[in-house]
Amino acid sequence: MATNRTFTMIKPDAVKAGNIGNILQMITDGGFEIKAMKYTQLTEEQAKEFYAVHSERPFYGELVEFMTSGPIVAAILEKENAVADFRTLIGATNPAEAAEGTIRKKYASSMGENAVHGSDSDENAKIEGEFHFAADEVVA
Ligand code: RTP
Ligand code: MG
Repeated sequence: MATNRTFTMIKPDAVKAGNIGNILQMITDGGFEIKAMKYTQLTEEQAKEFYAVHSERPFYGELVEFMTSGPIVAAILEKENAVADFRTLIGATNPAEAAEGTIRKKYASSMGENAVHGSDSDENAKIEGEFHFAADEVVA
């Protein structure tokens, strides 16, 4: 069943570049309501667990190193059709292939350092949201 929620992170590259405000503006302009949000830095253990599905991929080490390299903003977002619509808003993984007007087209610099994360399924949105937020940190 669609939960109408997705999970996002503004990644360390976008935080360092001073784009938290710009990206949150695009998210709210896109019709997403913020249900939970925090500014935090992932430990190596947390990043490894969050990206465990990619543990066999050649870029895993680089990805964990990048995701722990500085603070991030983690958030749970709500909108009808949230998972798919959010992936449309962020654009392709590789910013060179991202559509005009997408967050990654505007703010990502490379395939690895691509500004934002968006869940890829309702199931993962729930798992990822619960990974970062306790139930009482999510507004009703
Ligand atoms: P995300 O999970 O961050 O929303 O990105 P995605 O679904 O578009 O891409 P995914 O395949 O899940 O990959 C997760 C993240 O790993 C990094 N990556 N680097 N160097 C590379 O070839 C490579 N491929 C993927 C990116 O940071 C990507 O967002
Ligand atoms: Mg992904």
